[in-house]
Amino acid sequence: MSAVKSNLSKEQERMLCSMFDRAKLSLLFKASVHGYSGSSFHQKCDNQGPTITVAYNNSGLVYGGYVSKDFAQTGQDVYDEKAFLFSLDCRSEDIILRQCSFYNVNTGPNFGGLVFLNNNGTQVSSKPGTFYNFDPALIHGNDLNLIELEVYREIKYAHFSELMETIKSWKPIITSVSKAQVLLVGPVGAGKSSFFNSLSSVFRGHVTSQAVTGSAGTSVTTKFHTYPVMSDKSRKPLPLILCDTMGLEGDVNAGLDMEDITSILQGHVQDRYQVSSYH
Ligand SMILES: Nc1nc2c(ncn2[C@@H]2O[C@H](COP(=O)(O)OP(=O)(O)OP(=O)(O)O)[C@@H](O)[C@H]2O)c(=O)[nH]1
Ligand SMILES: [Mg+2]
Repeated sequence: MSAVKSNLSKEQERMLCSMFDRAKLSLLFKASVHGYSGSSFHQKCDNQGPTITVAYNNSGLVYGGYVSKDFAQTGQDVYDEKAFLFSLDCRSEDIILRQCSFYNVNTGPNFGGLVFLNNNGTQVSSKPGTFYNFDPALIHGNDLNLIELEVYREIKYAHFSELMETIKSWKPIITSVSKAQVLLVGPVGAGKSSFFNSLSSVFRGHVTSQAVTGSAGTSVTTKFHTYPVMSDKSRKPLPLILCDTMGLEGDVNAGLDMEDITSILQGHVQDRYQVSSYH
């Protein structure tokens, strides 16, 4: 089946994402594809963590609700202090009502005052005052028919520079060892050499392709290779050395074998050593 596509424009997606801290959206459910029913919604969206429900109506309004806790059909109403309703046509200070909560029941997304897929159809039940106090004209333009309903999972971005700093400042527990050596082992074409190139590019701040990569019937890497990873312009090495190996091949006499791996782990194999099958 082809990938299910979002109805959000780039600008609408940007507006939604700006409501969260470093978030990205991943489409879980689309009513026109999966069905306008509570059960199809729960099949796709239960136990997915924070989600955002996005409704579209003929008035051209895009509105919905965010919950930071799981939909799980527990039968309970959930207090969620991060939950809110929104409408993209309103300025953010007007639309984020930041009250609680949602009903964890087997209906469509149920925010108390707003229930989507009501009676397993394209209708929305709108009762301001239940959990949320909102102006129906502002939220959905008093148009309670859905032309689409989508539910997205919120994906949090790890803070990239923080992750890089953690790696840069990492030190092995044993003080006599200054660097960790990471052995890259895997089948031919798994992406071992590319992994080193990617890591190196990220830390240097520009694209580098020091290790030869590519696709062939047998391993493109033909030598054991140890690569220090340099950090940015200062060319300061990271506390990591990546050890790239030839790919594992099906034929017992080809590629890297278990004896070679044992020798590498014991520290008996030097940089640029060519294993026997490549002589
Ligand atoms: N789509 C995709 N292709 C990748 C990825 N990583 C590597 N490749 C491609 O896969 C092919 C093999 O990548 P290499 O990095 O040479 O793989 P390798 O594990 O070093 O292979 P050998 O040295 O032959 O054992 C290349 O054409 C890469 O461009 C990836 O994450 N995604
Ligand atoms: Mg390789």
